[in-house]
Amino acid sequence: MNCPQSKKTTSKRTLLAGVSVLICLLFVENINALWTASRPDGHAPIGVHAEHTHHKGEWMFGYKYFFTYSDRHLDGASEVPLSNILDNYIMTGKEMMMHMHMLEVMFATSHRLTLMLMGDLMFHNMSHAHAPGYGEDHAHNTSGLADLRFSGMYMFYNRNFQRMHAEIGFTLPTGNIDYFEGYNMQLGSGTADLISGLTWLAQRERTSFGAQASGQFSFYDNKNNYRLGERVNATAWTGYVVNDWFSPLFRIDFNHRGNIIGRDPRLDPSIDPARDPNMQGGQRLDAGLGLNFYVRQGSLRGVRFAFEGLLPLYQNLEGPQMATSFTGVFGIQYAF
Ligand SMILES: [Cu+2]
Repeated sequence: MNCPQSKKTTSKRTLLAGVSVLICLLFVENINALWTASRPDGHAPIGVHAEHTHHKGEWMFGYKYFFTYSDRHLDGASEVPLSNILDNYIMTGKEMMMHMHMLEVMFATSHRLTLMLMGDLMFHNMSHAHAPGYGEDHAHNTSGLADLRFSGMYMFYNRNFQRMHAEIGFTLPTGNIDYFEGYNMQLGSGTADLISGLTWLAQRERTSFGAQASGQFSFYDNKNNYRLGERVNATAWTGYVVNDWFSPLFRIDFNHRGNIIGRDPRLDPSIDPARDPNMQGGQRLDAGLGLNFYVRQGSLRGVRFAFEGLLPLYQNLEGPQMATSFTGVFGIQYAF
């Protein structure tokens, strides 16, 4: 009987076969090793900006609509009833809706460098509650062009189904900052700010992952004697490819805003906490669900549609300050 020997040979053969299959897989991974945007999760959830680059010579035009709704106040992490705020102030915001219509243009000058221009029209609707004896509740609207953003995204890693790029750019103070209803009603920062970001993207056959850290920083006082505090964002997401035209995506988003430095002398902080420069900062952690659609045929071939809804999991605000209750995003993008 030579049973033990044949068993040994069999297991050796199995091992060899296994190793060659692994080597083959590695080889296959290597020839297809580049990350690709040509799938529905090839763009991040639509609420994320500057998260992809383009092929050399490619243009992209996009429209994004952001809706943010606020209807409560937080001081730290705890909710403050309106009546408590009106014990100490003459008025305060009761409900706030922000509508942002954003146009983005991207152009890749090389496979490494993509330039981007973003401009948005903002509409803020705010209703105010007054303390007893200080007049009727009323509403305000502010609207107009916000700050224009110019940036360049440089891809420095593109291997093993992964990509990384850095963004650097600036904003121009095109948004009006002369509203008297509070810092949160202004349409811009009033300063030319530095914007920067770092993005990592990775793909598997049916799943994808991404992470981005970004910031916006003001370095000098605007014409109204203040500057916005630092704005820092960190987000991470994962997507699943259901088929070649649809991906749901899940995202976690952390947002930090520093308080305002300096003070607009025309805004009296004793009237409304929204006019207090020390009640503008805070942190928020959101969870988001996104739906990405990528049209693959017909006359709309190549067009992307996307939706995202975000709900806060945790907020800690310098307050009392109006807290975000919901963010909704819709977007449409086309590259050629
Ligand atoms: Cu693009």
